[in-house]
Order: sequence, then structure tokens, then C-alpha cells
Amino acid sequence: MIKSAVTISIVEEARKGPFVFHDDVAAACEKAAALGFDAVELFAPSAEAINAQPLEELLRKHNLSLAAVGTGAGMVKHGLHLCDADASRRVKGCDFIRGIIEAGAPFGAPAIIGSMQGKWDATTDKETALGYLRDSLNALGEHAKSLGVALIYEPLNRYETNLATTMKEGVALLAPLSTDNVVLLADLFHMNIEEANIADGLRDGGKHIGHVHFVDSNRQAAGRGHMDYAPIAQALADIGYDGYCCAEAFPVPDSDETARQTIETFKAVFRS
Ligand code: LER
Ligand code: MN
Repeated sequence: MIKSAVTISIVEEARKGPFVFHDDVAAACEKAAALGFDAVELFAPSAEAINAQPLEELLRKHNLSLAAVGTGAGMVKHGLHLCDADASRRVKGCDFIRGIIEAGAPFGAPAIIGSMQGKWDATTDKETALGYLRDSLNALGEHAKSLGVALIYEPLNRYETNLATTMKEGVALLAPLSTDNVVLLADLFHMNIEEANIADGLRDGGKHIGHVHFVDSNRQAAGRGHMDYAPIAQALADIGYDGYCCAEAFPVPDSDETARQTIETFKAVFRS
């Protein structure tokens, strides 16, 4: 059965980012549980910041799971990414992600590689960049496997990456990997920009899809834009998806209303 989740960011630099709750993890967990969410997804500045949270206690108290942990702070705080022309910076990027993998694993939460994937550019051509990214996905994917969690790779829209922007390109990126432990994140906001048809894109991702960012066309709560969720739910059923649909959305008009609207739409789409 598909499960619901909602994002919490404790990254100061991402204060204006597409995260439902900000700053106060305890208050966000309480609200998520009261609304009936199954899980939360945490975007933190570092592995240490995850370890410093009383997460085990909060999750147990509110009967929540940790759906995933984001790694984008490596980019927004430190400018690190996996396609950097400088090998020592790529190592630092990998180390940052490895720390987040290790912080999430005790909770069964996989790490997400989104903006940390980077881009190809004038100094690093596309094939070289894809090679760097695959090398990191292989190493980090096997490390995650040794800790019992998957590693999530997220295709992004063209303004955020030029490596893989569609589910089809995501599948092609994974195909030559030596690890079998990397899954795709289908973010409906990015897919609305890049896919000719979102439901077909989900079918392209098929069995590789391991996580979904559940959001509307305008990156607000599901139900506040013009996304057509019926064919999306049908495609997810067709591919046998039973992971999380996690709200990664701007808190418009505010966090509480974004969470409330998300769970209302989630229930209408997946529980009716
Ligand atoms: C970025 O646009 C995004 O969708 C995040 O999930 C990745 O860091
Ligand atoms: Mn996303």
C-alpha cells in the first residue's frame, strides 16, 4: 500500500525551499502524526545534525517512520556535487552523502541524491560527468546496501540538472551500474516540466521507482494546482508501486495548510 510522508527541513539556507515544515522537527512530527501521515522526510545540514535530533524518540512517540533523508545541503551549504572537475571536491561530496546514508540507515531511511548529482559543463563534458556520477552511485549504492537501505537517485528538471531529466533517462543512467541498489525518485513537479505525459513517465520508471515526491504542478500542496492525479494513481498501481508519496512542496499559504491539503488529496487519490 502506498504510504504518505511530509518533508521537514532544518537547513537554514533552504528556508525558502520546497519543504512543508521548517526548523522545528518535534513540532512538525506532532503535526504530521495528528494529520495521519505515515512518515516524515528530513532535509538536514549534515549527518551530525540528524544524529543530534531525538529522532528515535519522536518517531516512536508519534508512530511515524522516517521515509528518507535528503543530501542537498552538501550543495546548498558547501557547493559540493558529484560531477565536480576537482577530484578532491568529488570525494568531499561522496563523503557528505556517505554520512547522511549512515545517519538515515538505522531508521531504515534511504538517502536521496538530488541536487548533489551536479551537472556537466564547459570543463566536464557529458560523458565524463555521467561517468563520475555512476562511479559515485556504484560506491554509495553498495555502501547503502551494506547498511540495509536503498540509495535514491532523483532526475530533476532542466533548470537543475542536465544529466537525467526524465524517468527514461534515469533508467538509462542506472542500467550500466554494477550495483543493483539504486532506485529512482519520481518527483511530480520535475516530471510535470519534463515528461510528455506524467503517467507514461511513471511507467517508464516502472520497477525502478522507489520514492515519489507528491506535489502539484505549481510545486504547492497536491490539490492546489492543475495536476491530474487519477492517471498518476493508475500508473503507480500498474507498476506495483508501494513506497512513499512524500509532500515536497512550498508552504503556501503556510505549513499547516500545505500538510492538511496534501493529506486530503492523498486520501482522495489513494484511499477512496
Ligand atoms: C530539488 O528540486 C528536489 O526536488 C529535491 O528533492 C532534491 O534535492
Ligand atoms: Mn524532489
